[in-house]
Amino acid sequence: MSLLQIIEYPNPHLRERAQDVDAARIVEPAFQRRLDDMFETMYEAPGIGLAAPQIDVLERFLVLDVSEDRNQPMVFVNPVIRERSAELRAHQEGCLSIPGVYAEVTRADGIEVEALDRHGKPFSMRVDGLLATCVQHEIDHLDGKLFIDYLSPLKRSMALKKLAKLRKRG
Ligand code: GNR
Ligand code: NI
Repeated sequence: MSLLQIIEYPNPHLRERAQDVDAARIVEPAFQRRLDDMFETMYEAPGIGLAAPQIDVLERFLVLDVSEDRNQPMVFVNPVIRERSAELRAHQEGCLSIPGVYAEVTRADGIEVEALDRHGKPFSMRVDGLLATCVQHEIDHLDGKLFIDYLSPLKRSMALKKLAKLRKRG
């Protein structure tokens, strides 16, 4: 396995719409290896999720693990959100592509998501809480969207100043 480089804001590749994965490719060794490398990279970061565009692969898949013990890896290929609850939930978010910056984002509290698993098998699940926040954050990456896009202009500008400051300090 190997650690992958995570691209950071304002890399324009983070703003593109990623392409569907051809389902037949999922079982191929190269794709499986890439998933393993993404998990290794996510656990090492450490992060609770990682979407393919963050490793500069413009395809619609992501890995995540929101468990405390870091032993519940999940894979979503070509995910689609089928339903969102009317109920909202605010959560402090961060992003490995905008390191060191955190801000509260309000999203649907629960969602129903459909995707292919790491064997190419379709599944559908209802998720809520932190997992729902994370799945929405990751699917946004597949659509070229970042959590700072949800902030007010003032808060976004504060977040970007913080990022610049952190980078200057190294
Ligand atoms: O590690 C991460 N933590 C996190 C916290 C709250 C909401 C979303 C996330 S995802 C983030 C990793 C990441 O950047 N995924 O794209
Ligand atoms: Ni992110």
